[in-house]
Amino acid sequence: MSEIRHNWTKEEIIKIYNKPLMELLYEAATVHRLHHDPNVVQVSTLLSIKTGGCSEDCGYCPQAARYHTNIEGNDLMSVQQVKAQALRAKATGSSRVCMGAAWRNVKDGEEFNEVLEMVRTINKLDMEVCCTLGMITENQAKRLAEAGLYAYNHNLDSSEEYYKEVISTRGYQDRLDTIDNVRKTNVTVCSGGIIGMGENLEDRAGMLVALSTLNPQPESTPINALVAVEGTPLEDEKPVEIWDMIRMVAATRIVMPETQVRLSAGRTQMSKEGQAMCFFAGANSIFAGDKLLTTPNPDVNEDMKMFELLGLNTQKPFTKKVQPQTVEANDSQLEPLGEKPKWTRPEHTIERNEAAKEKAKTLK
Ligand code: SAM
Ligand code: DTB
Ligand code: SF4
Repeated sequence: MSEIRHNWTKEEIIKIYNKPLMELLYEAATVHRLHHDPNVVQVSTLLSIKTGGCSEDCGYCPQAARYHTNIEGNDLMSVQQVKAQALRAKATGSSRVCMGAAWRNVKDGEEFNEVLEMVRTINKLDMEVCCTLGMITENQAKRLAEAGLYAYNHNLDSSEEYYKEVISTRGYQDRLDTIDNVRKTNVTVCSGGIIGMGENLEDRAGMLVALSTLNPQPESTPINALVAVEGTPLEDEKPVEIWDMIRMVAATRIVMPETQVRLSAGRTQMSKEGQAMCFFAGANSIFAGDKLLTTPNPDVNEDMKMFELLGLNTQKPFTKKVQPQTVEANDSQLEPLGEKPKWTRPEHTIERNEAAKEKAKTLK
């Protein structure tokens, strides 16, 4: 086994990223084989349980209320709807359901209670349950854990420096604090980011420093290629080159040998050959389902054909960690604390975010 290091530097990671491709692939594939079965890929199905109308200004996100994008917003789904979708996902080979909500942070109350019930329901279907609900407190993380949550997704998205160029309504430290809150429970951490937002290589390496120096490192790391959605501040960003995706996946695999590296948004732009190279470079998970949260994703049957072609098998649920136990709402030991956490609002000005907001006003 190669050792897990928590002291990677930006310079080292840039050097890795820039290696001749054949050497980079060989090194990443070697690390991959030492820590994982290279023929197994974990499949997560995304489910947007609450869509659009979000208060934040994330420059990449079609769900931010302040921009004018063409998405259909939805209030919180019912537990029954979620159960039906989870059963469909299970039938198509998915081991995990990842529920996303367009929230800045979780608020105690009826809606959070519903989400806890969704977690209980999916865990009882013997599938791994992941949530991505924005910032959460320690008590909220503990309540999710008690309901049977397996993973919490909360991305750092970029380097601390570039984060300020993309989002002004919360700070990087808020993200790190949420990850810390999750770490106070048995819930695993899923944290990664996006490439193709106009960041440079230093930022990509900076994000990998921030992720790999977490101790423990995240159990899973999504690498998203920006889906440039019309109306968002980043609508004009050029599509990520497959070579960048491969290099980013390989660098992630080398600095975080144990993490499940997830090939995330942007797969509709990638050929099967391109994706195969990403799997060779150490990706061992995908988001499946005909939609990500609001944007298209490859058809699940096409994904399964690709797996067959490549001789890849899907990972069974709870292969890496035992299934958490679900405590029923009535037996819960934990109370909502009704806290008012001091998540920050730096509110510095990001010109392109302001421009997209102004443009939206003229269109709405
Ligand atoms: N609201 C919660 C939050 O921001 O943490 C959870 C949902 S949010 C949509 C989850 C993640 O989706 C973001 O952190 C970002 O990495 C990713 N994402 C959002 N829009 C994207 C886009 N257009 N392209 C690629 N990834 C995107
Ligand atoms: C992650 O890193 N990527 C997923 C999931 N975590 C929640 C979301 C991708 C969203 C892409 C844009 C959309 O479909 O709205
Ligand atoms: Fe809201 Fe999350 Fe989208 Fe940001 S990324 S606008 S917090 S849904």
